[in-house]
Amino acid sequence: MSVPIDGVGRVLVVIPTYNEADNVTDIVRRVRAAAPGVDILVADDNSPDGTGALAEAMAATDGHVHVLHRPGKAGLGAAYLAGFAWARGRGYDAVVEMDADGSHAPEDLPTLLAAARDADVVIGSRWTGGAKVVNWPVRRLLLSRCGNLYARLALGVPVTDATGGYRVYRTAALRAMALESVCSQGYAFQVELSRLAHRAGVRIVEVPITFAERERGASKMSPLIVAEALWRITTWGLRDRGVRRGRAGHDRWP
Ligand SMILES: Nc1nc2c(ncn2[C@@H]2O[C@H](COP(=O)(O)OP(=O)(O)OP(=O)(O)O)[C@@H](O)[C@H]2O)c(=O)[nH]1
Ligand SMILES: [Mg+2]
Repeated sequence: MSVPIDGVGRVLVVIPTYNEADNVTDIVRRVRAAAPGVDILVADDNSPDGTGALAEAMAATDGHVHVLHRPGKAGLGAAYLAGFAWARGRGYDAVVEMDADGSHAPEDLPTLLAAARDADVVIGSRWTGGAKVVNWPVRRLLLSRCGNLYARLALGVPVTDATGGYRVYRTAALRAMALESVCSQGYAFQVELSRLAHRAGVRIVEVPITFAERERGASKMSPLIVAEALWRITTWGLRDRGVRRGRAGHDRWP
């Protein structure tokens, strides 16, 4: 049903959801308005608040909207991997990652897709010139800035927003990125994919976005998600250094 986007091809926007009943209808409508040619896949982990049924109602009347019902909460990373596999199986040329809570403005999507004409991976960055972060408390700003600094220093990933989750991936790039090794869940998932893209040598570009704090629904962020990111970045960093020094390395998480 999707209409090919000039220079990019058929695009699927994957929106992972868990208890986003207050947001899912609005975000799908906004994506449809901002980029009428793209398809949308809501990847819902059997949300108890009925998000999946709301998405299903939209899918029933709009051929651009699809729903992937997953059995239970298994984390953002697992939902995205399932969405990527769904896209690959249906011949999409590019996949977009977007949160359901409105932090990633669908109105920025045409800019990201335009950048994808000359890139394999486009990262919507909160920390590059021209970007804006609206209504975020200081502790979240600090966490993001420090997390990104640490990711850049530990992994050498040449991006300003390695933890950001508003992205376009060409499916050819995803194929080159050895996704079968991925097993992180929260922010670590975005860092892990940044690292794999860099290691695969694909073209990464960043474009500035306006990122706004969620207005409705509850955050799924937790100290555990931060701890996972810290632990995994440290381990990848040490492993990458070992590999650079010529010791045997392997890409699979132990
Ligand atoms: N399918 C699925 N989606 C999830 C899961 N955890 C989070 N999400 C979705 O992933 C997106 C990002 O989650 P958020 O709770 O907004 O996390 P965040 O953006 O890091 O944190 P905030 O800034 O506090 O909003 C949202 O669309 C969530 O509904 C999960 O386990 N499964
Ligand atoms: Mg959010």
